[in-house]
Amino acid sequence: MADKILRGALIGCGFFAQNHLHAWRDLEGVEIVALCDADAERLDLSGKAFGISHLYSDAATMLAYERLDFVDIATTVNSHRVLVEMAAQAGVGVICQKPFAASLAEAHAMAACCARAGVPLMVHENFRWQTPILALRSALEERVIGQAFWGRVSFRSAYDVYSGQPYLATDERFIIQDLGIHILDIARCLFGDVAQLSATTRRVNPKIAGEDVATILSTHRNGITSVVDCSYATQLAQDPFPQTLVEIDGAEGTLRLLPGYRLQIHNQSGTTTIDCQPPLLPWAEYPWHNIQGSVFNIQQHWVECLRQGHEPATSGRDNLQTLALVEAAYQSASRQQATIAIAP
Ligand code: NAD
Ligand code: 89V
Repeated sequence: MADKILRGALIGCGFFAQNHLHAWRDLEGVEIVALCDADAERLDLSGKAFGISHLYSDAATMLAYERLDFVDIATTVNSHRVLVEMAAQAGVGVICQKPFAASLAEAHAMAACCARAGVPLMVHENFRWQTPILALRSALEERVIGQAFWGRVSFRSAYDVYSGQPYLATDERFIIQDLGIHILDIARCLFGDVAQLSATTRRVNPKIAGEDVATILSTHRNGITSVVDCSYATQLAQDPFPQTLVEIDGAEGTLRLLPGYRLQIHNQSGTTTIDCQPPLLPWAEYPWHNIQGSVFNIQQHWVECLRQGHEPATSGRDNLQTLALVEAAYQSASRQQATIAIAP
């Protein structure tokens, strides 16, 4: 794998897959040689837009005919298990969009199937690859605020996500499973794995099926306390979508990721503000450019991992811990905010 051009195929040519395809096209040393979608119109549109002529309506046929190093699964959650296991059995590496699985038990089975087949598996959990989150991670690693003891990771907006992703309005589980999963993953990546949590949820928008507000209080294994709060019912004077805002208190100072991608560092040396504006890739558009940049970053990471035989940061194994938090948050919310222990 060291030098050759990696051959990938993308399954699911919908709303978000367009970002994957743009990023793959920009990356060196990798080519998407085939596309698959059950919807003929979407398949055809993506094939034309990205100049890919090997088009399939079904993944089994594609895996039988194409010589691939990996598949990139960008379908919605209910199809993930079949597709992940099919790819593993065909002996090709797997990238799978979040949420990896509809339940933790299913996720364990899928990760085990890839491990048995000896194929690398990465969950496309891109939020921790956003430019401002990478800057926060560096600041923590450099210990500019000493030992962190408390954090808040917050995503509050009233942006209309339903028009781009209509299933979000009808799914029984909404904000924790779709968005909270990203914010919990950021909390894990900043503060480490979680020992226990409790959560509340509510639905403010009467036109949707699931919850659109969630607040999750966690104790991390290293003793850090964090609050993850998400809302799609918060009408602000300036909607920050899709920015994640972060507050971290440390023994020697504070970090604040503020609206406008500004990272404020306050410590004994004074107060400085760093501009963490993500790059605007040629195909990106406001306000999505931060997420689009993170798609490029995670896919670049996959290429590096595949070439060097390293486990991706958001491997299937790693993502089981994030999914455990999602399940625990729903469990806690359904049991009057009971504290739920997370298995190591
Ligand atoms: P979508 O419905 O727009 O697209 C999914 C596509 O997959 C459709 O075109 C559908 O025909 C196709 N498909 C479904 N099952 C298939 C199968 N078995 N074989 C072939 N094609 C199949 O969905 P979307 O909004 O693009 O979301 C896709 C996934 O991406 C979801 O899991 C969502 O949570 C995730 N997502 C992630 C981010 C992020 O920042 N990481 C952002 C948006 C969406
Ligand atoms: O990740 C997602 O599926 C998206 C968004 C980034 C908007 O939350 O719903």
